This record gives sequence, structure tokens and C-alpha cells, in this order.
Amino acid sequence: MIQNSELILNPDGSVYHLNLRPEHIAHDIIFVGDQNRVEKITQFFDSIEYSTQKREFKTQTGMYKGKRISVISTGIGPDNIDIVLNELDALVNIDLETRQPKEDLISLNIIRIGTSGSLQASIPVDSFVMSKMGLGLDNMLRSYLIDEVSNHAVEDAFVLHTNWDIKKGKPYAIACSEKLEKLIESDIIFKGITATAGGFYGPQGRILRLNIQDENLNAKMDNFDFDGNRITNLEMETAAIYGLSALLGHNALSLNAIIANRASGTFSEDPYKAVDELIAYTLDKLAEK
Ligand code: R1P
Repeated sequence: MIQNSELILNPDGSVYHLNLRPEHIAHDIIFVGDQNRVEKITQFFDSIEYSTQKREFKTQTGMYKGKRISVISTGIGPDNIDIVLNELDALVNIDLETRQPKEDLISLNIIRIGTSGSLQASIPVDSFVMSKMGLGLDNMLRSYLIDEVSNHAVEDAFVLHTNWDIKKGKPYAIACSEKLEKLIESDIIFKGITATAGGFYGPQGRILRLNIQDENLNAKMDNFDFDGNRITNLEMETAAIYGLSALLGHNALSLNAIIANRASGTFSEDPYKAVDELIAYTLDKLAEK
């Protein structure tokens, strides 16, 4: 039995941070970072059956063209992904009455619609990137036993290529769900490796007033190449989503609207438009499923 201190439930039986009970979520789920992005998606729904919010975690569940979908905001960063993935998994794969894991496990389909900075001059602002792989620079997943789901060859090649300081912890590489990749892909979407940082400034190579451990890291990431796979972009959630999904048996895919180009130093003139277009694109692909 999982103790009360380990799996915390609110007085109404909902999971501690997400404020959700099992009946509140669909098995097709869209993650966004920004809580204000939830309604940018659900405005297109035919109906909404449930809404809740606690802290940055806002959820709406409803129907879109005959498909039941939940949209959940994860806030910023891999630490929040640890909360969201574990609590969502508990909702479907742990009996909250007996506090025992279930025998028949459910696989959720999880698609992130995020924003991100491109590292490649050839991937311009306002384009879309699908992450074939998440490369976690953030360490969160290293608290789990990840050897069976992570790609050691990519990790070792990246450590060697960047002369990575192992004091920062070893990066981890996890692939996306091939099933969701096939569902969502098209020739308008770039594909590549998405690096996930544990912070926005220093951890992503931004220097304001503090010196950073490796000023050349972004340039080295920019020319990393593993069997023709390049690091396309840098954000803060994808690798953590891929890692916990792989460990827990869920399918995950991350899509990002590119709103900044770190190679050219440019920022989108209308970042909301790119996000809106990615939302419309993803909803249509999901409805075809
Ligand atoms: C940083 O501004 C945030 O924006 C990006 C990063 O991953 C980080 O969460 O994604 P979202 O727009 O999806 O939050």
C-alpha cells in the first residue's frame, strides 16, 4: 500500500497538485506550459465537461470532433513535469481507494504544444519542430532507474562532443513515441533532438550579469550530429516528459513553435500566431486519429 505521505490526496479524493480525480481526465492529453494557453486550445472544443486549476496546473477536459481530450498546463520546467506525469499516472494506474498499483495498466497519449528557441540558423522563427528525441540537461530523470529507456550512445557522444562537465550530472537521451510521431508528422514540421534545460538563463547559455560554466555550450550543441540527427532546439520540458512517459508506459510527443532563433539572435514578431497555428495543426491531426 502506498502511504498517505507518498501519494497525497486532497479531501475530495483528487491528487494533490493537479486537483483531479480519475473521471476528470481523458486518455488523450495535450500539455502546454502556459496556463493561458489551455483555453486557446479548448476554445475550439465542442463542449467542456470539467475545468479546474491549482497553482500553475490548469486542466480542461472536453470533446473535440468526437474525441475526448484533456488539456493541462504544466508550468515551467522539468520539476513540474515530475509532478504532472506522476500524478496523471496515479490517476489511471493506481487504485486511489486501495492505494495499490493496478494490474491492467493504461497508456496515455501525451502531446506537448510548447514554445522553444531554435539553435539552428536553418530553422527560423515561426516554424514548428517535432522532437524525435529529448536530451535532458536538467538531471531530474536521474533520480529514477533510466538505463533501460535511455540512449547511452547519444548520451556518450554528446558528453564527448561538448566536453560536458560531469559535475552538472550526465545528460539523458530518450526517444519520442513512434506511434504519435507517425500520427502528427508532415513535411511542414522540422524534426530533431530537443535539448531540455533545467533553467532559462544560465542553463540555456544566456548571460546577463552572471558568468556561466561553459559559454560555448550552445555553439557546441548547434554542431552536434548523431547519425544525421541534430539538436534543433532548446526548451525546458521535453526530455522529462519523454523520460517519465517511457518509464511509466505512456506515449509522448513534443511539438514546439519556434519563437526565438538563438543562432541569429532573432525573436518572432508575433509569437502567439505561431502557437495558434501549431494548435490548429495538432487538433486537426488528433481528430483524424
Ligand atoms: C520559458 O519561457 C518557458 O517557455 C517554454 C519553455 O520550455 C519554458 O516552459 O515552453 P512553454 O511556452 O510551453 O512554457
